[in-house]
Amino acid sequence: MRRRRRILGAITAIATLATIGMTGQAPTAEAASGCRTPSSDFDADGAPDVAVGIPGRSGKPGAVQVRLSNKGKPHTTTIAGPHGFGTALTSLSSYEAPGDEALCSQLVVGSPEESTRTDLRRSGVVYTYYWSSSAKRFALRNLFEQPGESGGQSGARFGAALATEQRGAGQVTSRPGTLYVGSPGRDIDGIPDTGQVTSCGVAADEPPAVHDTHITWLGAPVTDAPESRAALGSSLAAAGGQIAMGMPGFPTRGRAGAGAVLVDIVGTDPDRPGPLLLSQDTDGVPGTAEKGDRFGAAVHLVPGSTPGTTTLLVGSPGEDVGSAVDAGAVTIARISSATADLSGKARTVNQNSAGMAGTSERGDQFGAAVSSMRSGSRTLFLVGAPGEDVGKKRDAGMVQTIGTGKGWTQNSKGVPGHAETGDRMGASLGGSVATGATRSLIGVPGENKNTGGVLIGLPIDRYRPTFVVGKSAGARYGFSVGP
Ligand SMILES: [Ca+2]
Ligand SMILES: [Ca+2]
Ligand SMILES: [Ca+2]
Ligand SMILES: [Ca+2]
Repeated sequence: MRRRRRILGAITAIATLATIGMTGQAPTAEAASGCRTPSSDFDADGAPDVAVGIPGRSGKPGAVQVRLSNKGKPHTTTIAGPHGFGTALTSLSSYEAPGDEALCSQLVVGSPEESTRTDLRRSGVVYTYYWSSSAKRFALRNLFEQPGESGGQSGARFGAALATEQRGAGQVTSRPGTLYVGSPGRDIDGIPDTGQVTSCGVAADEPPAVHDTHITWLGAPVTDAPESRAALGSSLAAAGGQIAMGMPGFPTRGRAGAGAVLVDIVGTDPDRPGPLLLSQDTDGVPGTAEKGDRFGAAVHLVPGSTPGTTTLLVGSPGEDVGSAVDAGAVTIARISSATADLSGKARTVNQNSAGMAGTSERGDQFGAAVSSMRSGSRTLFLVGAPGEDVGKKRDAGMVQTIGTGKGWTQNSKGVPGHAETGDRMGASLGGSVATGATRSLIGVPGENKNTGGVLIGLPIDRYRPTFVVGKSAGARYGFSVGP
């Protein structure tokens, strides 16, 4: 498909609402002020914390559990919500000036199955919380639905995916972040499930979604028209000044569900280059766009491994490898930081590739989740294959690192728990080299009759992982993990 370098259709909605005055503290004259703790450190004690989404199965209530390091005395707190609450998680800074420190690592929760309006269903809601160290709990800062003139829409599922640029250890941020929210079920011009992504500048003194809100949808000039069932905003990742937006239903070459990814530069500069439309039909990307590949079902960005570029990982869990239907593949592409162009040739790996553990088999769904972690001075790329069978245990799942020949199931040495039918280990992955989190987070949402579990860390670099299991059958603890 021809690359078209023009700006996507975008509207700007600017509203003036009363400010909510978060802290009331007078600014102090400090040089180089800003947020100094990593994004993943909600309680600002210097150690990363773990958030686990528990959205619930079959209409069960949702929740988010946060496991705070709390100065060496771990403290676990749970926020309850309706069904679907916790489908997506991220951390966001609204820091603008000294006094805004409580807003450095806000917890953002997507709740795509609910609506605050009685005339809508499954329109979706997003919540922001900040940690109150005095009250020892997360305090609700805000909740909001799809902003803009058209507002919420039944079935849009606003909040099904979330992303913001994260702050690692040793980094300082002194400007509010941009929050990206996916609505994969949004209809555009009556065309079903085109999908949409909304970016919100979340300032310290204003609710989200009222200030500089930009809405990106699929259509001219990137494509001739909104594409039915493209599901833009199914997956999101932000890092290195870029935002990757998965649309796994996009009909590349007219093939339903072949999938594609949009890559744009973070921010609202109207002069920025148009987004890159990346698919298996793009020059320099291996493979062929085929029906049901679901290229873009998962995306992840890793900043700075090569100067001036960001590495983009794209999962295609529906890719067939030879005769192995839905064995899955992952594409690794370098994206130019300045222009969001493809830099050099991309490569694609599957379980049959050199340097990969396992064998490509029917239904592995390799690439259903992608992530990264630091191991010493190395960056490791992680891939989840939740449909991997372990012996006779179907869909027990597996996680593996690219190019190392290593992979882990729950039967692997040093991994707690047991590989069982339907565990789906690796269906979600959290942590990244950009977040400051030192351990990968691996969701096992099918553990123990969909009670779910999360594996914290992998048995590498002599680390001994821990396995946390949820409390309630059908709750799907670990459906999402983050930040
Ligand atoms: Ca902490
Ligand atoms: Ca393909
Ligand atoms: Ca396999
Ligand atoms: Ca298990």
